Amino acid sequence: MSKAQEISLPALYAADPERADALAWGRRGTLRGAALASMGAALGAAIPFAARMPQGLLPAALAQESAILRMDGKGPLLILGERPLVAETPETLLDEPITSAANHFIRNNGQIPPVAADPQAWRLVVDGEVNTPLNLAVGELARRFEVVTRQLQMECGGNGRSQFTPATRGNQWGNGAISNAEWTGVRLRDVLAAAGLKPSAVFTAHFGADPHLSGATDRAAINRGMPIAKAMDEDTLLCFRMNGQAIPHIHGAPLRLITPGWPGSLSQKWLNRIWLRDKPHDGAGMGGTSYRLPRTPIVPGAENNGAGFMDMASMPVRSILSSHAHGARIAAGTRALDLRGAAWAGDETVRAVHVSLDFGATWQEMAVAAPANRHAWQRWSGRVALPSDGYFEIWYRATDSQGRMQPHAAANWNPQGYGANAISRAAILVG
Ligand SMILES: Nc1nc2c(c(=O)[nH]1)N[C@H]1C(S)=C(S)[C@@H](COP(=O)(O)O)O[C@H]1N2
Ligand SMILES: [Mo]
Repeated sequence: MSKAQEISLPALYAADPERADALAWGRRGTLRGAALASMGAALGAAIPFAARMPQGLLPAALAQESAILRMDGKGPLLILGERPLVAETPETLLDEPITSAANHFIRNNGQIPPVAADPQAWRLVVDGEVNTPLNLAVGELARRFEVVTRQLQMECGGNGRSQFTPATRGNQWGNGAISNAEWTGVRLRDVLAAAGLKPSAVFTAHFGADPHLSGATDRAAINRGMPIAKAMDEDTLLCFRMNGQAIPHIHGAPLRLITPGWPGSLSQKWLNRIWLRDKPHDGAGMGGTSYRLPRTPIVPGAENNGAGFMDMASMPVRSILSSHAHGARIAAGTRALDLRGAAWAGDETVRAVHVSLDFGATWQEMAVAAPANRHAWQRWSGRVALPSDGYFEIWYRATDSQGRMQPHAAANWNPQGYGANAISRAAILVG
């Protein structure tokens, strides 16, 4: 490890404002290069709450550039990677209480498998530590087990990764690797009960039909697993419908697991096998630094092989603002904003959402609706007053049912950048 030189944040702002802002606020959405140089001109507006701006804080950017996805059946998502295909949903497209298939983010680790000729005949094998291994067609699943429909949040373990400094490897997600679709399927626990779990069954392992990115046939794109207790949760579903329709191919048809509230990587797409194991699973995406967090904080940027880390389980509390885009321009003279968004907290619920327009000096509580069902996200809304025209930042922050708030900066840095859930800032220009 190199010996870092210590410098105060105000001193760094004076010397290298871009880096200082990245350190304080994360890299995404801040002004850069020429944009930074011409910030005053670009804003062209007074900052009414300037007196409350933390010393040295740079305004959040008013615009972002990203390649826009163009794909049949999909909305204008932001492309984060083409091979494998990964695309994020802008927060304003998450204004729908139930996430449409079009606006559902995409996260592939491998290639996209061929479309199944007969979806009803797609087979699922359940084997390993069970009394009666099963080999069931999708059509049989629906006939043999109770079919349930639930709104379930599904969030990538790396959501928010772009907030980490120093940057970590992996897709640089903003807040948009989240969805709250209505899923229909059967409970995994009912299927496991039919197979008969042996007392030795302590972990699952999930397999899908997608080839490894390299095309190698002896390697899995991803195959993760979870402790039995989460597999037995009544909301962990084997799904064959999304929002009342067949699941779109890109989202895992004909059969996918939905493991709400835990890293999205446990929601295996194109699911064809669940293997019950007598020890924690060790497949692709398990162990080391994969979907694992330090038990005690490590030095940001330090090399670490993940020994002693623990698997991510329930995702941390986070909120989105869906009524106003970061960078929105609003008519001169507007004196109030009706804000809306969503918030969620893994297996927990959200107790409160607060908004600040004056750089965190004061916070106003928003109304937070109850979830449609357990593991659904919660919508929030509220009106805030604007004292004048000018440049404002809407800071939004949720608190979970245990009283844990989104932190001011991404905490618990880890090599692959999981669990960053810092408060977000949306810049708006009035007038
Ligand atoms: N078979 C398979 N399942 C998978 C993946 C994958 O690459 N292959 N990606 C996982 C990850 S990391 C996430 S976040 C979610 C994303 O689901 P989506 O593409 O429907 O948004 O699927 C999970 N299930
Ligand atoms: Mo993910």
